[in-house]
Amino acid sequence: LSAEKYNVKRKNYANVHNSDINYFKSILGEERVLTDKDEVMPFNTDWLRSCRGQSQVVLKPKSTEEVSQILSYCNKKCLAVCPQGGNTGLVGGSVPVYDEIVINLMLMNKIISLDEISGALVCESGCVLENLDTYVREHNLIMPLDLGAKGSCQIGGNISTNAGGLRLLRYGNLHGSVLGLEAVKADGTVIDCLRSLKKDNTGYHLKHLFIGSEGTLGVVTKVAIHCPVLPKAVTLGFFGVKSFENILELYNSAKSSLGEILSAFEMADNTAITHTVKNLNLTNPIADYPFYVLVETHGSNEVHDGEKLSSFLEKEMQSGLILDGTVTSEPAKMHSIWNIRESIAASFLVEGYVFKYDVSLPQKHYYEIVPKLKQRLGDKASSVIGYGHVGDGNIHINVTVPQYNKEVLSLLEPFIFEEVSKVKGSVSAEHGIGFRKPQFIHFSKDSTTLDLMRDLKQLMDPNGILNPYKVLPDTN
Ligand code: FAD
Ligand code: 2HG
Ligand code: ZN
Repeated sequence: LSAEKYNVKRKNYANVHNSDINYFKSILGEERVLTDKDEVMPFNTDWLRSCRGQSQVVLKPKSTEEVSQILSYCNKKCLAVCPQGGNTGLVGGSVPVYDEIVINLMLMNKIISLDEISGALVCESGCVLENLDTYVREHNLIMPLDLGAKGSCQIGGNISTNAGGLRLLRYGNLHGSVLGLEAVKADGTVIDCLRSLKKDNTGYHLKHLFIGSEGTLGVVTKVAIHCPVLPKAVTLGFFGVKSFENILELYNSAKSSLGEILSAFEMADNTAITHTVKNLNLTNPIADYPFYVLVETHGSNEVHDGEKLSSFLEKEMQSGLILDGTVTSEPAKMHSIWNIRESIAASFLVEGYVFKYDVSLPQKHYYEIVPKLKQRLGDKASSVIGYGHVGDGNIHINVTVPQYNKEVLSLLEPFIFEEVSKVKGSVSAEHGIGFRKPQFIHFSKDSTTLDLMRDLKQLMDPNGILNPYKVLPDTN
């Protein structure tokens, strides 16, 4: 149980009574109020299977009005809630800690409109990212974000975590793509910022408060998001590289050779790729190399873009920055290369317990932490890997041990965060703070900034019912 593992005390919320369940049933009907232990269990357990809450109730609203009624009631009764999307979050934010009522948005999955001229998609927050992408592709558009969890994560969850992903480098982060949203405050008030305009400087830009606030300031119910045009030509390169320094040189070269068509620049070290391929029975299209780089282009001319990437490969094989590589525009081949990259996170779970860190660093310091950790942990860890969105300065460090182990934890934390803070990095690049990281947020935010965050929380959720124990550290 999360509460025991992390030694967190239950706050003074009301307990859920039969009368509360009856009220929820009166607004949602019997079927959308889950109370059966087995049915509730998956909503209490996170994707990593390392956080588990004790909720006895899951609610599945179908409309903003229902979310508003639920919150208004919970606020009056001082019942805590945990908003939940696809439950793919990696920092324990999406599951309850104690008996918070889960509000799962999965049934709010309607597409409301798509403006093919502006690219503005308006939909409910429970739409699954991949379904939205499939839909907008039929209209010559793509979603501005893509990530390994696309088949289960919801757009509301993506917005609430300000998810980054595989193409942030090209399409920017969600603060730029979200045109508007609708959210319900803790007291049930509906905040309607659901505009689809590119430009709208009419006072405070309140939508940004909900982007990345991880369900602590409101429940996002609808979103308007800008979708870029479907690229006519997509090309993917997968390269073997000798050293991390060479990856950085290659990145600079890719930016100048590929310019505006560069859509992703990802890296993974040898252990990340070789274990993933082995654990999941996949095929590595090239041989064994110390590092791997994945370079993708999105452009409008297949011949032209393919030539650009192939001549980049040729040039850098001659220079020695690339040891070997493959370039392809065939959808099946591109899919199998992306699949290796996107499966790294899941593949290490079969080896044991995985400690995950998701940090931003100045690129020149990006990989230093991995050899440092290997030395520090010695044979206490089965593997230490580094991979991620190197173009954005965001590395994922995964440390695998046969079983959860407090000694290893004490070697990792706060060490990693201290190292990150020494070079002015961020202790969470894209996954958020959730339940696992509040005690480390001060490595990235000073006390004045944290005070302002607390003031905002107090203003928007005075009873603290929205996703307690998450994001903000306890003051005592
Ligand atoms: P959940 O996990 O259900 O919730 C996440 C947080 O948002 C919780 O705090 C929850 O309370 C809150 N929340 C959810 N929905 C709402 C709502 N409607 N209103 C208010 N609060 C809400 N992240 C990246 O940034 N980049 C990646 O490349 C990436 N890759 C991933 C790959 C895999 C295989 C996995 C498992 C995860 C990955 N993630 C990545 C983590 C990422 O945060 C999530 O996958 C995604 O953004 C969360 O969406 P979700 O719907 O699953 O939200
Ligand atoms: C990715 O980029 C995800 O694959 C997951 O953000 C990273 O699990 C991780 O460490
Ligand atoms: Zn990532």
